Amino acid sequence: MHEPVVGGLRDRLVIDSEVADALRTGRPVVALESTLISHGLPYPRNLEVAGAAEAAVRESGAVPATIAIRDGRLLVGLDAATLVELATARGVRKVARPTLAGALAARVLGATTVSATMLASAAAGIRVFATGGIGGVHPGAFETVLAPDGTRHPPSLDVSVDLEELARTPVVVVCAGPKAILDVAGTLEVLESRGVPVVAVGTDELPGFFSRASGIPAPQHVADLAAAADLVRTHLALGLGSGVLICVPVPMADELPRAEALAAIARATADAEEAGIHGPALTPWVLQRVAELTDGRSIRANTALIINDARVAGLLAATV
Ligand code: PSU
Ligand code: MN
Repeated sequence: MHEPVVGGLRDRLVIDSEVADALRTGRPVVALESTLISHGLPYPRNLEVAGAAEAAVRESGAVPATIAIRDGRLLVGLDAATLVELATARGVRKVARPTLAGALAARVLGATTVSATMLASAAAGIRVFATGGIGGVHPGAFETVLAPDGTRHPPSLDVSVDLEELARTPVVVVCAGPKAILDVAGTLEVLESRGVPVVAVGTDELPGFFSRASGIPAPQHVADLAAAADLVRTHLALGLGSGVLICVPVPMADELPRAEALAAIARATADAEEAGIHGPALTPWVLQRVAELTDGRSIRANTALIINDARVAGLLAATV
């Protein structure tokens, strides 16, 4: 028999005083992840987005808590200097559920992905978390891919641990849809199998991350944020244990036309395969390649959708 874990993750948290105060007094708090700062966007855009996402949460009447790792602790709410470090330092570690203990034990500076941010949020008592797009099923995860040179690549089985976390941690994640570089239909199937509600707000189509459309119907949809809040409250009250994925489309003015996004993603995915990029490096590599191929227009969309998600999450947090 194992001893019960006393404190567990909670013993590793360092909660910023404003965030702690808000949690104590029942004010809304929104968690924000840090991998999109260190690995998802180039400097200085990443730093601008980090600040703008926090500001958007505040404008919605909630307190932002950006999450990262340092000195063996999970920081919940970051100061300006740490945000700058995450945005500029080389070799910031990308930390997810499987690499959490390693990063804490090695006392490195780490950026949290969706899975690690959900874990920290749940431990801190934060119910709502905003990100850009979740990880999911990568193309070729389940099927053999035939490369142009005739090489047969067996199924990679590369499925983001974000999906596992959504299945087992009761935190509401607001995003602009699964990242479009993924097998989106496959991602939805895994989320359904693992019992995760996926809910589009204000549209019956699943938002397509860089673009508003994905061509895939949303598994569930609600008319507005009030209805989304109702669904989320009900889900959390049932105690099913899983999270909820709330999907809101990128603002129209900043979206990447779907055809342009699809072409760039197809090319970037093929380039990644050719360059032999696999594992945790794959998502950042493909996002950066898509940015090059679209002359930075994907970054404009990515920026806008992150800030919009933060704004929506702030509104949702007030009623969840
Ligand atoms: N959303 C973005 N950009 C990103 C990410 C999300 O707009 O870079 C990050 C998130 O931290 C997510 C991670 O958890 O990408 C997924 O990585 P992987 O596919 O290796 O699980
Ligand atoms: Mn992966």
